[in-house]
Amino acid sequence: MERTFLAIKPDGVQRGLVGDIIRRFENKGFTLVGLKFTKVSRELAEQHYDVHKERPFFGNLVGFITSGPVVAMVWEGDGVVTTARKMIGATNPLTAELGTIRGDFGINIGRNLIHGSDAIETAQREIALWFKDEELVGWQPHLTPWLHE
Ligand code: DAT
Ligand code: MG
Repeated sequence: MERTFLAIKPDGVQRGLVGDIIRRFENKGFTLVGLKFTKVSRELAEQHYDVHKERPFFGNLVGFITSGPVVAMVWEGDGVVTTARKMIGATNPLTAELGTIRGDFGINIGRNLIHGSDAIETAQREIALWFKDEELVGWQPHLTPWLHE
């Protein structure tokens, strides 16, 4: 079953949006299989954003993600990687469509509330970086027959 890694960033936590953001993925029909409230170490932040290490905003990005607690999550479901990215919206909240998390709640690219894996391979890498195998819980929601034909 396809899985993705999502993280509510420190701005989403500070602004009290954790419940709203989680509810969107629950309502959509995806299944939560991992959840962790954690303060990110510099080492983990640098590994997580490794692809951006040459970018001018890398220092700010690492500083921001380590500035307060985050909610790290793994969600499961058909097409969850691509659909979660659609639900999150464009990188810049100012141009993100209304109805997306970033479009509804943000106005600045450096405060865009949530991270989501951009591809299946990225998701596998990020899940392994943030979670131990035994921290992930495979389960069969009772709602399954009402979500799948
Ligand atoms: P996304 O989070 O939509 O996958 P990304 O992977 O291109 O976006 O960039 C990672 C994060 O870096 C992004 O969520 C916010 C920050 N960022 C990206 N581009 C930026 C820019 N031009 N200026 C400042 N921060 C930026
Ligand atoms: Mg990205």
